[in-house]
Amino acid sequence: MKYDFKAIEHKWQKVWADEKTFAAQIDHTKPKFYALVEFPYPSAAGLHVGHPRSYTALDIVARKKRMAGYNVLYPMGWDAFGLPTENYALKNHINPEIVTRNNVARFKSQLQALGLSFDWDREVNTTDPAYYKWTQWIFLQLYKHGLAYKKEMNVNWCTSCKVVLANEEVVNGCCERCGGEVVHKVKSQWMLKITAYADRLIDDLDGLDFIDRVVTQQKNWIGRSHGAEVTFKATTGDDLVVYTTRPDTLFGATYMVLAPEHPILKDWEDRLENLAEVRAYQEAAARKSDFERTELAKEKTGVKLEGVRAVNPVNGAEIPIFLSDYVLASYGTGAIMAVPAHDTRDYEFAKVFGLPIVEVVAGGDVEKEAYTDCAAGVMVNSGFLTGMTVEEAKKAITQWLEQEGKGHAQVNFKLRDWVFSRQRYWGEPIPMVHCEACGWQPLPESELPLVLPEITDFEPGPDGESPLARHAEWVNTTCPCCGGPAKRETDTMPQWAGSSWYFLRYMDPHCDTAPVSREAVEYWGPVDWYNGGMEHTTLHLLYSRFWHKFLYDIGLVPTAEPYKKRTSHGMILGLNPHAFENLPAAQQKKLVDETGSEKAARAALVEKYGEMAEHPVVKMSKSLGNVINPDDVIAEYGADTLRLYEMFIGDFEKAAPWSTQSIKGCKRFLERVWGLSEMLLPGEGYRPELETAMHRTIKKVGEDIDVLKNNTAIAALMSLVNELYAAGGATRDEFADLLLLLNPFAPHITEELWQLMGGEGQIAHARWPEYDEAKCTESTVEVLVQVNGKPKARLSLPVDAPKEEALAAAKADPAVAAALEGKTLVKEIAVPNKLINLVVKG
Ligand code: ANZ
Ligand code: ZN
Repeated sequence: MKYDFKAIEHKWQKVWADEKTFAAQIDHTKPKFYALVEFPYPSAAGLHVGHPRSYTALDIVARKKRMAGYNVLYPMGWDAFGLPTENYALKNHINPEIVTRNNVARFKSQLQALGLSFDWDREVNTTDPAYYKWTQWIFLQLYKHGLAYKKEMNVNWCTSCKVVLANEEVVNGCCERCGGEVVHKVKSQWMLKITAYADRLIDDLDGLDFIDRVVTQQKNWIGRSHGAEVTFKATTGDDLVVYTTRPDTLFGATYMVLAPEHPILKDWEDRLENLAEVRAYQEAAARKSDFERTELAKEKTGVKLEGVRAVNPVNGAEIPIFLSDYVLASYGTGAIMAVPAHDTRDYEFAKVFGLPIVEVVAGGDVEKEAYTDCAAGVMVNSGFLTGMTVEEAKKAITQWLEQEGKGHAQVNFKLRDWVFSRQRYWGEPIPMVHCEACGWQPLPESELPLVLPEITDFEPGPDGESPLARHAEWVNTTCPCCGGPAKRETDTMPQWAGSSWYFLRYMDPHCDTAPVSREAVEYWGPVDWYNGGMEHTTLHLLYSRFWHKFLYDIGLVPTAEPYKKRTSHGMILGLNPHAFENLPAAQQKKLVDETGSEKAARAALVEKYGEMAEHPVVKMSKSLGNVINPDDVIAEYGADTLRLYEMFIGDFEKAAPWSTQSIKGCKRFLERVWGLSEMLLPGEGYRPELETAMHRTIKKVGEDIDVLKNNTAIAALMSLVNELYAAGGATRDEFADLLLLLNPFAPHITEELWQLMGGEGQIAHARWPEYDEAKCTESTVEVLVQVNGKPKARLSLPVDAPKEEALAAAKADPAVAAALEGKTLVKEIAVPNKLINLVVKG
């Protein structure tokens, strides 16, 4: 019989759906396991081959856990609000709801074609009013607990999307989504006070099983630093407070720098002798992004304030004050004490403006550059701190500042509050109402969901107002407090909102009294294993951990953290058709002939296609025509082969290029498994010669799945299949256990073969095989004995036999002894467990 993967996959996908094979129910008799993958944004492009890498990896974990007796929840849904859909709708004059519905249908059928063991009864969609009712409810709770507030903000404004962006959506001064220019603009925004959770968001990472780089990213983003606030007096009598992580270097502070937006500048207008210059500098700085301003490589600029100076509190020295855009208004106090000898930016600035550089930590050469890596240094030129280590000096100066009332220890965070308003249509309406008399009022919970009205004009207003602002019939309402006329908030929530709690909804998707019932979250929560892309390990994780902590504080969920374990997969890359390596041989040759050398040929490609031509492996992109569509792969090779291949492609956490050659290898492997079903041998149990291989493979595959080493698990299965072929076929028990081990990777073919061999029920419900540790290692190995490199004998020796023992056994072998007869032994080479070579002369 032929391996007809199309018919088999279609058949089993239908059986699983009809019989609800993977539906999860609360069952207190079993341990639970909640496996989660990031739900996709249903884009118009459909599924990408990157999606199945994550989904298949945790599908394998989920399937194995089920077989090992766990009650497994493995759900899927749609993160469907957001700009691309809205932009598509705008361009094509369709309602985003319809666009979303079509995209979801396509994604769903593509996912089902992969044979993933999702519980489709728990599907959620962030754009469904029954879902976003609870997103809005959570917002109201945040508001009621003082964690949502409205603020006039200097916000990031994407000039192309015409939308306010959160800091985290600005990458290198450009819009994360469209790459457009980002400028500053003042707007009144809803903000979430994530900073109130900054300490807990760092400290609680300690108890979690997150991969290291994710922990590092979370910590860096929150950016907790320990230092001091120090008060300098200005010659005007005003206090100027700075934040420094290096109070120990106070004796080396030779000037001060204020952010161009520093509020004290307003008070000093009358005193400043160069006010016009100051104003011009302020205006120029306002046009730059924070990224441009703090870029290290950039030439330092600034203006010295004429008419006002400051006094260093530790030695009474009068020092100049500058404005410079390398100091940000939004961090610390917006003012710094500059220590050019030990800070690179201050050093560069001091060089431009010819300011004194005073060394206070010995060990570097401050004539040449700032000495910054000085944590182990000793203080010099520093009054009572001289002779102390940096660590001692930090303590001593902080104590001194506190005694003198000139400063105190201070902790600072990079993390800012979360800008939660978007001036767009396709998002959750913010359930707030503004009344002239009562101010901002929350909508009563009984009025949730506040449904997005159906409109046809999605274009944002010229000043960036939400399109909803044009719809008076929706905007005008009554005040929930006084009953007078009032207006609804017309901003919507960012896409991050719906994804900040979706993992809770899966536990109880139809609950209509709360986001999730206590019973469900107590049983299923927290998520045992969460996998997703590295691109979401900063913000999405941070936001969802924040919301979860808040829900914990108000008693909705029983744990402070949502996810016990977090892993991330590497991207699947494509071949760059313009790279020299990837050109067909004939074309390579032609190009080399034309240009004179391979080097020149490469240079010509870079000339033609840009620097990218130097990289043989790149992100898949439409413009390069190297995008692989999972539908095509499934049609040609089948879902089982695609799954197997995506797991075999390389180390899970690393990026890997797509290779058509190795996908064919995976298909051949499945064909060999199919072929084994026609080589069943009489007899039960494992044959003695297969015993070690069977036990060892069971152990290896199980352990590898648990640490996402699916590539080596598959390799182990491949060698088991080779051994079975070499042994003339498989007994029923050998074959059954092979199918069980292979099932998480290739669920369709294994269901079919299980059924054909008369296995009980679906293999998805069968028990994961067990191994006996004692039987995992071979007790003897075959060692080849050579004399002068020529094979003479094969000996069966105990594993790891000592060298002397192995040599003695070799020499005792009759054939070897005959070859040694009358010769002088000059060298004995022994490769443990493999080979003995005896070199003789004469
Ligand atoms: C004096 C000093 C001496 C500093 C020295 C560093 C090295 P983190 O770790 O990021 O918290 N700083 C403070 N506020 C700033 C602002 N608003 N804009 C730009 N820079 C600012 O860094 C804190 C350090 O960054 C502070 O410590 C301050 O420079 C600078 F050898 O003070 B330091
Ligand atoms: Zn009112």
